[in-house]
Amino acid sequence: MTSLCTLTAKDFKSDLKPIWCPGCGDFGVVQAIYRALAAIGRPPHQIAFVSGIGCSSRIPGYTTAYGFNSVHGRALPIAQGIKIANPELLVLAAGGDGDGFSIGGGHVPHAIRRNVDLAYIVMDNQIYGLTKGQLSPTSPRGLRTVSSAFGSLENPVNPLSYVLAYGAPFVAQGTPADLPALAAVIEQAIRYPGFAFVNVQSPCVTYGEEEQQIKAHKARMKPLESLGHDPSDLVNAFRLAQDYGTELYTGVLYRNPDPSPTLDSLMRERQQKMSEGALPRERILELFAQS
Ligand SMILES: Cc1ncc(C[n+]2csc(CCOP(=O)(O)OP(=O)(O)O)c2C)c(N)n1
Ligand code: SF4
Ligand SMILES: [Mg+2]
Repeated sequence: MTSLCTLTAKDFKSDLKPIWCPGCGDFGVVQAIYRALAAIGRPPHQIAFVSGIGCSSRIPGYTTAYGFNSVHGRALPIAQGIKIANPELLVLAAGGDGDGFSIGGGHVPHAIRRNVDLAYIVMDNQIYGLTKGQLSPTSPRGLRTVSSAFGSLENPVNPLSYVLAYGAPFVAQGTPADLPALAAVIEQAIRYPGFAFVNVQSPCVTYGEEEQQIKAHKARMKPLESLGHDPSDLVNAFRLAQDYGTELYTGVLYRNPDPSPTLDSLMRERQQKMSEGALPRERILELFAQS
């Protein structure tokens, strides 16, 4: 059974001290998650928080929820399994741009088409932070890194278009440069009944570019609400998503007003139906003994 109680952001902060570089954007993301979870009001023991591997994937350990810092690129399959096995849990998945759109990229469409009820938060810093600054799938063309001294020759993946194209029913973007707005979109993503995606432009202060730092985000960010964007307008959401890499839109890009049923709810219904028509255990044993 689920229960709601009065909780504060502090209730979700674990005793583990983050080992992120001072100034890393992920500090802001975890703060926003504490605030969002406090607003939701589910106690930590009713929350499962799954991540892959990367600097950003350390995040579940800094919360008091049940955490699983799992395998690179595998946050989503594990999170889906947890939700299906125990639909009463509030399930969060998180990780980096590499985790979600490189090695784990093949899992994203399937999580979306199944529409498992979970919130997926990607800390998009356009770099592989943990392994010391190689190109990631969202690195801009031309970016020079330790592994690309002459600049990247590849176009980046656009996470917003990617998830919209596969039919994600909730798509948002945020930055720790606006913590209240980031907490608000994460809260909305958690409350959304289905697969909800939040792309967080989370600066890597050690390997990231100047224009991807908090100060630059503050100057660049454009709240979608102030642009008059209607989040139920899918066509406009696609149009705005094309600006990924040039514009920093924040807020809800798309919210399907008529979401399809979630896989976890459909499976629960089917299990219920099948158990209604099932023979009692004693009768099965009798038939087995007779045969
Ligand atoms: C199967 C596997 N392949 C590669 C790695 C090495 N590795 C660990 S984290 C990482 C990339 C991290 O980048 P990202 O997911 O963007 O997270 P960030 O550190 O930037 O937050 C890689 C390549 C691994 N741990 N496991
Ligand atoms: S390397 Fe980058 S992403 Fe990793 S902790 Fe440091 S600032 Fe954050
Ligand atoms: Mg990264």
